[in-house]
Amino acid sequence: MTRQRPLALLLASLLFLAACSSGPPQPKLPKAPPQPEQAEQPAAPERPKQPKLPKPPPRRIVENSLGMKFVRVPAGEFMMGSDETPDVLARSYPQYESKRLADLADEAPVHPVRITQSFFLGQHEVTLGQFRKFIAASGYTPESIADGTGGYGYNAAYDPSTTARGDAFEGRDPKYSWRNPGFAQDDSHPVLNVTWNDAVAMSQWLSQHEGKTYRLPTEAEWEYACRAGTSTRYYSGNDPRSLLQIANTFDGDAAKNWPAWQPYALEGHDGYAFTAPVGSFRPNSFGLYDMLGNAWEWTADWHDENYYAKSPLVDPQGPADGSVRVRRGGSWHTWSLYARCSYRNWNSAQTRYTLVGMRLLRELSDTDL
Ligand SMILES: [Ca+2]
Ligand SMILES: [Ca+2]
Repeated sequence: MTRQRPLALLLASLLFLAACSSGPPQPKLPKAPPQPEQAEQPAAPERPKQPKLPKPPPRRIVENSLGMKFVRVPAGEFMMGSDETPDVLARSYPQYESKRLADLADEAPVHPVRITQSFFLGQHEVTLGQFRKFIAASGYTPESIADGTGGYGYNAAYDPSTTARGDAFEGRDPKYSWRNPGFAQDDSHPVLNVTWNDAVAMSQWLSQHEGKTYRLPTEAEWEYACRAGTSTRYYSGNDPRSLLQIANTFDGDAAKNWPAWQPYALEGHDGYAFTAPVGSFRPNSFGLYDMLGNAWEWTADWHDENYYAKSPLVDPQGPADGSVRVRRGGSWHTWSLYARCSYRNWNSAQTRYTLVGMRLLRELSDTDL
């Protein structure tokens, strides 16, 4: 018995010590608050969507470094030429000799033409002021001065009946040039006495100077732009007298200076016996002025009287070669029969004349699209 008690005591002591060594019960740590469920990374606030702006419409009119304005002409299709018979024409142009009416065969056949590229065309003929700026900036010498033979000019004392051809003007003479056609012009009038070569030189200089492509319009581009959706003789209709509203041609005032040609003059007055400031008349529906009248306009093409019968229907470029260049639209001295949209006339590339000027085309560049 005695030996058992100390053992029991020992066990009790050990249990006590063990109990004491464990220290006071640790306070229970509060449970960590439940972690909120990992929220998904909030998406970046959505930017308000930019409203889709419609693409700005292409610029309709551009102005170049010489202050020349160009109108955008859309691509499209038209019927080129005229096949009016001499009999039909005689009803509207009774004063013309039958040979004149029969002598228009190079306007036929009428044929469809597609112009596939939109282009900028001069809103106006190149003016005297613009040509003057070109000469000053480029140092170019126009042919009428470079070759020393001058241009043609009006001289009230000159009588057409004194020449074999009955030339309407005195020429050539060094006293006449782009600076002087023999009558008064200010800088807003169309430049005259410029050759086809002069027009090409101006186009090339502008192209180099501005990094754009300037050139003369093809004959097809010119007629397409002139008609501007119309199929009548003039963009004002079929009546020659409608020209008085849209063009400076050979009217009653001009006829006073050429009395022998009075029968061919338009009845009435357009207000100008010589050239008019460009843009003096109503434009066509493309917004182009003086496509008819004021100054003839050189085109890029060679002339071939049979070309229309074999012309490509898409972007025709004119004959591959030839001897004369086509000019279009008539002038301040042109009779109404020859101021029709389809009428074709021509001269050598060196011709300078009191009636002939130019209108330039600028091709669309990447920045215009
Ligand atoms: Ca006139
Ligand atoms: Ca013209």
